[in-house]
Amino acid sequence: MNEQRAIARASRTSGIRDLLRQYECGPIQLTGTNNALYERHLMFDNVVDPAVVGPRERFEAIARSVRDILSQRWLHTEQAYQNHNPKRVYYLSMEFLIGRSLANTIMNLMLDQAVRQCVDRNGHDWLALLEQEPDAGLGNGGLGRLAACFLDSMATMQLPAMGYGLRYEYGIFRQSISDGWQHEEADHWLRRPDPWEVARPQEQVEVRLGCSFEVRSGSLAVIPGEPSSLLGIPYDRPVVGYGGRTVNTLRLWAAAAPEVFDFHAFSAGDFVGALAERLTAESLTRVLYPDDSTSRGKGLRFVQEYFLVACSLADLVRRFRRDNSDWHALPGKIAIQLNDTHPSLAVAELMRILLDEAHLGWDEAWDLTRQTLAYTNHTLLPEALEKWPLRWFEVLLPRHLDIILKINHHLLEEVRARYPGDAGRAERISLVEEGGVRRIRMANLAIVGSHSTNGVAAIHSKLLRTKTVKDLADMFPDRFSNKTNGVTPRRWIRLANPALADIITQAIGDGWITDLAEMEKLRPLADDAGFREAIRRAKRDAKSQFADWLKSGSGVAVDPATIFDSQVKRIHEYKRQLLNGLRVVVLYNRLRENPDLEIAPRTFFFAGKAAPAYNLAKLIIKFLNNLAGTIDGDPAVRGRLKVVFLPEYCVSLAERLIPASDVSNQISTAGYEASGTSNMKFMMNGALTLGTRDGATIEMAEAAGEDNFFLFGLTAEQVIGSQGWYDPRWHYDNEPETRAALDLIFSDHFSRYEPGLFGPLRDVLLTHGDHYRHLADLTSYLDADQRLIKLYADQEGWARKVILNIAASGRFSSDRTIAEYASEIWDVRPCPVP
Ligand code: 26Q
Repeated sequence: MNEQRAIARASRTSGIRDLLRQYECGPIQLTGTNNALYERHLMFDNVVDPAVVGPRERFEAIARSVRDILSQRWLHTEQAYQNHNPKRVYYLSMEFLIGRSLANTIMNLMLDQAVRQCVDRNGHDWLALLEQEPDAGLGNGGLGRLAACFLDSMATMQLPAMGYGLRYEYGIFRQSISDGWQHEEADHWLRRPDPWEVARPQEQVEVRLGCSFEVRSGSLAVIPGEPSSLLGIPYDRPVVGYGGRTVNTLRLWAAAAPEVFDFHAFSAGDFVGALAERLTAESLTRVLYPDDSTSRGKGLRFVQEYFLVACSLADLVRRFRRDNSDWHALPGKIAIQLNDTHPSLAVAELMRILLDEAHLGWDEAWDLTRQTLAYTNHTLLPEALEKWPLRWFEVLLPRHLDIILKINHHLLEEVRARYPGDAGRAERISLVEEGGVRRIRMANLAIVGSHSTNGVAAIHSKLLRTKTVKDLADMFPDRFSNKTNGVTPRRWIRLANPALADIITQAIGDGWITDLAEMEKLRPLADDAGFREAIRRAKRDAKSQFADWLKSGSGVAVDPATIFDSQVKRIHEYKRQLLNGLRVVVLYNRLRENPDLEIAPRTFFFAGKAAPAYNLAKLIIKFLNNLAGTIDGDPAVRGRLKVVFLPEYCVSLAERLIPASDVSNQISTAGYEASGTSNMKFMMNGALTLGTRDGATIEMAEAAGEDNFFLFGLTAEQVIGSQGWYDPRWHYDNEPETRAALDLIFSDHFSRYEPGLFGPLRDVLLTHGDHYRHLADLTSYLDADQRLIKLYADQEGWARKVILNIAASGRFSSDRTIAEYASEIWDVRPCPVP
């Protein structure tokens, strides 16, 4: 009774009555009384006097209080799934690029008002407190962030879903820039206790391997023929859906050595050796591999991939067996989505379980495996398609190799029956790539061993079908489909850009938060001068906020009155940060030549990491930094052009920069960017796009109308068609601005004290054929840029297009994407938690 009164009292002050009832955990008071959750955590977790604690302890205590509030819902969610036994989705991914969780979780629980009030009342600095949480950087970029957006959507849509990944102790490396060069530092994000994770050692699983490992002079050596096993310890993280009804789980596996102590080694006096074995096992999940678009020579990565698959399948099969007695129910109860080929060993592992543990016949096992698995492709770059040496399977996974070779035998029989005499086709379709080193083609395995293969944007799915894996698509046309990516509007609008979110809500209500198609209702408001002014004000404020943050954190001053023009993503030749750099050099040359030229003042932001072994990408970073330095030091352009390379691009930086950007650069060579997802985040946050006809940018322009987009450059067909005759030299010889820009770079204007530094860029652009068509697209990029600048001068016209873009962004919510996966691939339905 007392409790009920307390809830009623809390709800009167905070207006969150219904929600508090849901939590069913008594009076919610984060702070303010002696035994409030927050003080209890400070006192009993950290044993510190609340009067003298620092911000880190405060963050931990608040996060743990929030976790207390969601715990009961978390348990109820799993109970509802057990009671209803619905078909479940398992999303297997080597990456989940989560970022920070505190503010997002509070928002999804709809506790933001209440918590803010409490924190303010206590005089704490809320933003400083949020900064205490490290980004969970368990991913490289788009693929990992997509997985995180999907988890948010699945929980919000009340789908019975779970993510499976690895608990890397070190996430994506931290980038610092010194003297313009990228340096990498270890990201020890788990140095301090993570308040979100719950270790569940009682649910550990055992993973058997065909060989053993030892540490020899600091590196990992394989001992063939000596089977061993590892333990997978699950660490669960809550995934709160918007509204706080469903709380799903992201289960991350950490590797450990089995508890059996090596008495032999111990009695032989090798106590240290026996413990070293434990260290060896634990090192498996120590670090996330940076993506350098080639899998060659990464034995540890191969073991990581198997470890993820073995742990996750053992776990989900155990859950399935608990609730179902008949193996044939498997595809009716479970859908497993493979995020790229990284977990595609699941094909062989599920077959092994069904053959060796369930004792089913081959045909039955094969049918169940295929009906359960589905595969998403994220790249067309041939060098990025995973192929693992057959020898590694022999040593580590001999049973899986048997199974894969038998699958291949059946596959090739079918190919020969359908295409008699076509040896070339059989060779291309085969799961085994012959040659000096025989390799297993993981994409072929994933396509053959699943019922669904999808690309992540219309153009990507089409190129996948018609070029990259054409023979397989000819053979199994019904398995292929498109699922254009999306991003969660909760994190990427409501959390990252609250001012814009409020303006939208005032105009059309808050339905857009869970149904982004409602953004359409903004369309007529493009003609409303008051609304245009509100949108402009939100952008101005976001720019000022960003400028203040940048100045206070790094001392770099940018002028919010300039156009903020951004390109933020991994550094890769195909993404063409170099093309953007060339654009800046041309604009710089125009001002040098004609100092009185009237131009709209601009600030160009770059951010992104280069894979540590990708030397050319690192040189591009150095080039952009030198460009920034030279332009800064040139009085002729001061106040009109500025280039800023922001170090350590991560989810949190994206959340700050994207709302503050006027212009989004999406300028990959057409046909190379599978989809892109930052393109969508910029669009919903009111930036206009300068882009090529690539990935999902094509669909975004279609949705907004090409008039409201700044498209330029060769189409994918033209890029393909120009193979054989494209000559970058032609552009150098015939385009004065192109030539002047390149001459300036290669005259060491940007490398005065490092002569010849950018020679490799010359080689790439002029000597080695400019594979990514930088020079072919430079002039049309500049034309599009000019059109955009002209529009910017007309602030009303600009705001109109911004509104039409936001209004058309509804299709790019990850809720829409997940709805398509759910109905067209998984056949799963919501399972509401009472
Ligand atoms: C593979 C083997 C060994 C080590 C690392 C890797 C590896 C790791 C990460 C290979 C690739 C990745 C990541 C790829 C990625 O992020 N792709 C992007 O996926 C997005 C989501 O679909 C798309 O929007 C982007 O277009 C695509 O580039």
